[in-house]
Amino acid sequence: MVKYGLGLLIFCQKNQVKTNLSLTGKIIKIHSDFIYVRSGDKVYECRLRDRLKKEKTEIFTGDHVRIEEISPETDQAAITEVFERKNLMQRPSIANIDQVIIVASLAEPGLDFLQLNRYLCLAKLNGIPALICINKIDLRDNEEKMFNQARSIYEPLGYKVIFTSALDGSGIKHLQSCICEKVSVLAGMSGVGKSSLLNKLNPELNLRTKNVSLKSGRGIHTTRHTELIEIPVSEGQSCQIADTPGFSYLKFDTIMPSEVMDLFDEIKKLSTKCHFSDCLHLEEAGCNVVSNLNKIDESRYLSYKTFVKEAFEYKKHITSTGQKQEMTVKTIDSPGKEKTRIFKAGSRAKEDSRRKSRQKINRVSIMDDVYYNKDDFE
Ligand SMILES: Nc1nc2c(ncn2[C@@H]2O[C@H](COP(=O)(O)OP(=O)(O)OP(=O)(O)O)[C@@H](O)[C@H]2O)c(=O)[nH]1
Ligand SMILES: [Mg+2]
Ligand SMILES: [Zn+2]
Repeated sequence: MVKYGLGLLIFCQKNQVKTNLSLTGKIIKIHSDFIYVRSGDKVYECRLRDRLKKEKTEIFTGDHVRIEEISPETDQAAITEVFERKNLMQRPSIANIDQVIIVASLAEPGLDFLQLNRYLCLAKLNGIPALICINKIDLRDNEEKMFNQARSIYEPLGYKVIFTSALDGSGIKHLQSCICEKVSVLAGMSGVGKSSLLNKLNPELNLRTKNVSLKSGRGIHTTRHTELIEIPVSEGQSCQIADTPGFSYLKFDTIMPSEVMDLFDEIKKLSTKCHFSDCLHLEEAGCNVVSNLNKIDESRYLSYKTFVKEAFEYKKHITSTGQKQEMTVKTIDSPGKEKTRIFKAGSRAKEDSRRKSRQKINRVSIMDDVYYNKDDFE
């Protein structure tokens, strides 16, 4: 049956009325095959058009998309096009963001500089500005040293450090001012209080939060999916901010040992005077980094060494298996210029090995945006 009305073509297919409207919107959440797209004031439950599935188009929360075949009765639709993205963060996976707010907690779970550095490096790897939010400062009494260290390590490196308590509201105004008119993502270990901070910013959200495990002292992965949330900040101003699942374990499994240095500004700066151009700043003779360790924070250098070790494991793995996990971020190096990174929208897989690695990324981003250890569940 075909009807014409108000200049709009309406047709029925399998008892469902669909319009030929074509809208653009933004993916705010992905649940298995269901993709939620906000367009104007409405949220549509969408599926990816078969053609895009066949092309193995990658989609991420935050992607700008076109939706068609809209059913006004059920607010269901099909995604027919994914637009070019300006950037992409792989872990947590989200596209088109202005900044990542790395949340850590002073206690329960305690401040873990290795994990904080890991998140900072991931943001840098993806070319996305980062700021640090130290939460649970109401538990500061026994953690004064950590509190001061957070500021003294990261502020000289150029990071903004915000101190908050989702419990008593300290620092929430400061956090609010940092997210105003921006698209941000909250990233950090499970249990540090990401969802609690969002609930404090907007109590109407009522996001699920849960106590950290008494047994392990770690979070128990309460948030399972990345979700982009609109928050009114003040009159006429709003912001978008994504709540994400906390990781319990992240590893550097996409970069080479020599690339880790690019993620630590203070090490890179000293490296220009190393004797060997391929110096990894571990224990090489004539290493300017090793002879200036007093100028680098100890926990930062320890993190650097850990990440280089992980990168060596990755290098060994790809050398033995011939598999390289393709990054969606491509670095272009031009003489005399800073390295630039480009981000590609979902494109066709070209070769077998590439297709396999892309599928991997697809599966992670669409099916299970959660990285957890089985042991974390009680
Ligand atoms: N004392 C104190 N507790 C907090 C604060 N923020 C959060 N919590 C508690 O910490 C626990 C974990 O908080 P969540 O908001 O669920 O943590 P999350 O980072 O979202 O964790 P995942 O969703 O698992 O990644 C909850 O019991 C919260 O009540 C805070 O500022 N102070
Ligand atoms: Mg959460
Ligand atoms: Zn060196």
